[in-house]
Amino acid sequence: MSNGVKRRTALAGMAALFTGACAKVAGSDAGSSLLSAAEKWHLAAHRALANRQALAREYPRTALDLNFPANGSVTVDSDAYRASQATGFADWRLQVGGLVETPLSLSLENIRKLPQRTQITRQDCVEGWSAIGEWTGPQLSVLLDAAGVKPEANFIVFRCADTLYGSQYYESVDMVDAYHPQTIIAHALNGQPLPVGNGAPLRMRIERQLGYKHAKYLTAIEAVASFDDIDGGQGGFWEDRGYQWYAGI
Ligand SMILES: Nc1nc2c(c(=O)[nH]1)N[C@H]1C(S)=C(S)[C@@H](COP(=O)(O)O)O[C@H]1N2
Ligand SMILES: [Mo]
Repeated sequence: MSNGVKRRTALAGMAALFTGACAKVAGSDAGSSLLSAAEKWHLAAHRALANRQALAREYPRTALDLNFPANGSVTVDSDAYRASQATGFADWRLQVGGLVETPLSLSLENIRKLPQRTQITRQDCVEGWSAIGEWTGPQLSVLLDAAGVKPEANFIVFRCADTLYGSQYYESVDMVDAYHPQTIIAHALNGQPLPVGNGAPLRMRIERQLGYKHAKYLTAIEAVASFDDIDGGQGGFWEDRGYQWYAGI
């Protein structure tokens, strides 16, 4: 499916989100403006979307935290994971499925051969710390375009190998963040293969949102229409426990 269709879907979502605010803006200058309320509404929706597409700040290498902290799950407590780790994750597969034309199953080698993006960004955790790291990997948009996301998909869900307090960790984003240029599937931190503590062998980087959105130990990417029927229905492990689904920074 085309990016144009995805952007229209995203715009429709933004429009729904901003109806209240826009109605107010339009109402406040009623009669005094050359723009119709509908035109203002579109302009406001466009501005909100453009704001969501803005890049997160990127830092120079001198700003790197060479001992990047590990938080939440710091490994996956399973024999399968330990066996995979022992082979350098040679058998790890990332599945791309759900509402796509062509499901994919990718090895680390497949992922390393795609066009890569490297970015130095700051991760902010709700627990009150932040750290700057250099992340490398392909953009999620490349995988989504390769799989062909169907028009009825509204969200991308990230499945993880680890369990925390007895539940599988998972996360999700809308199409604006899924197609954001800094949304990458990282296999390297500070120029080295991703350490186990930071989500080896693959983890998401969702740079415009808080740390808990950046799913570690990534096993699958799923295009879905809604997450009502996934676990607690709130779109993520921490969201099911009361955190905001949209954790924009
Ligand atoms: N699979 C998985 N992903 C996760 C977590 C987790 O526990 N499991 N913790 C989240 C939280 S709260 C933060 S702040 C970051 C921590 O990433 P780091 O360990 O690389 O610092 O990962 C996020 N992604
Ligand atoms: Mo966090």
